[in-house]
Amino acid sequence: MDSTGTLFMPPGRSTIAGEVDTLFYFIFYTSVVFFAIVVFGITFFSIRYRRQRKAGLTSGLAHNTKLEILWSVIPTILVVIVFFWGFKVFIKMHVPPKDAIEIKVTGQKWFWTFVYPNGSNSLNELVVPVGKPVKLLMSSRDVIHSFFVPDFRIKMDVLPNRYTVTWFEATDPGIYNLFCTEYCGKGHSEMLGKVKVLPEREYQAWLESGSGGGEGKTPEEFGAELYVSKACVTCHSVDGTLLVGPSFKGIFGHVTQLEDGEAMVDENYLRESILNPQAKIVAGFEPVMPTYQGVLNDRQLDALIAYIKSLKE
Ligand code: HEC
Ligand SMILES: [Cu+2]
Repeated sequence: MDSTGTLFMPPGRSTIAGEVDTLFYFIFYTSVVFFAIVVFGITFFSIRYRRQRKAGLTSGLAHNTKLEILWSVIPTILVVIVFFWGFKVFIKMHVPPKDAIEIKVTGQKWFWTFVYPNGSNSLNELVVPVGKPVKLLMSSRDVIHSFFVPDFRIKMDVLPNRYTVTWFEATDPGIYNLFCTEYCGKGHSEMLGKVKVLPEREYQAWLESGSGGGEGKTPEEFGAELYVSKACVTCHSVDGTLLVGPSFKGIFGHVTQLEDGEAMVDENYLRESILNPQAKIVAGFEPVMPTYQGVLNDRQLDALIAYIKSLKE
């Protein structure tokens, strides 16, 4: 397997990457060769047969059967090769092996949620074991997104109201970039994730810890970590800057203006805002915050609330 990468591609880190690259380079170099032949031909003929004097008109040559058969048959053969070869790899990429681990992927503005077979979940970071096929069952909560991991050579649209499927088997432990490649609104460029490939034992340990984390940290430190890892950071600042949502800076203990009335920002208000964001809408903002019901456990909620409380003016 190619592990250094080239001008065109990052190093391949999945079992399918080699096959995708071979096909890509076949198409690429075939095109380069024909491009050179065509450009050379045009240049050569336009110089060789340019009009030199009044009498030097070109002959009335209209066609040449041999040549025409040649330039129809050769491209046809190439297209047929690329079709069958591409179809074979395409099918392989789209039919997950039976023993694949199934992970549910949800795309929404503007982050990814992953739910694992044991029910634990993670946001923006997909954690998988090395050397095991992983099937991704994907859907969107709002608009079309697209799941793209360049190092694995996989890319698949993620649609609302239906499932799409892709799979991969990672060949090397490491952390790889995950992009959304379908323009999905003003936070699209922030919709960045990671795929973390772990050795099997570490993956199991990670799963069992319930992806809760936070051991040995104060609630505020754990909350600060969750603020980033649970994607609050894409819509809320902590320094007063207005993003898609209000800043967390100094909100605790103050009265917030709602679309209808006002509310005191205390622990219960924060909890409700996170679990049931549509219940009370802050004046001047769109009701676009996703619910974190079932995504955050109680310890994580407490930590986030402690963190927001610590952000004094
Ligand atoms: C997709 C963008 C988005 C994400 C992600 C998001 N929020 Fe929000 N949030 C909003 C918007 C917009 C509002 C204001 C409208 C409303 O009240 O629903 C809001 C409101 C709030 C409020 C009420 C703020 C106030 O001033 O009264 C709290 C608290 C809050 N969010 C916490 C969180 C936490 C904690 C997270 C991460 C676990 C999070 N949000 C993730 C968009 C988001
Ligand atoms: Cu997106």
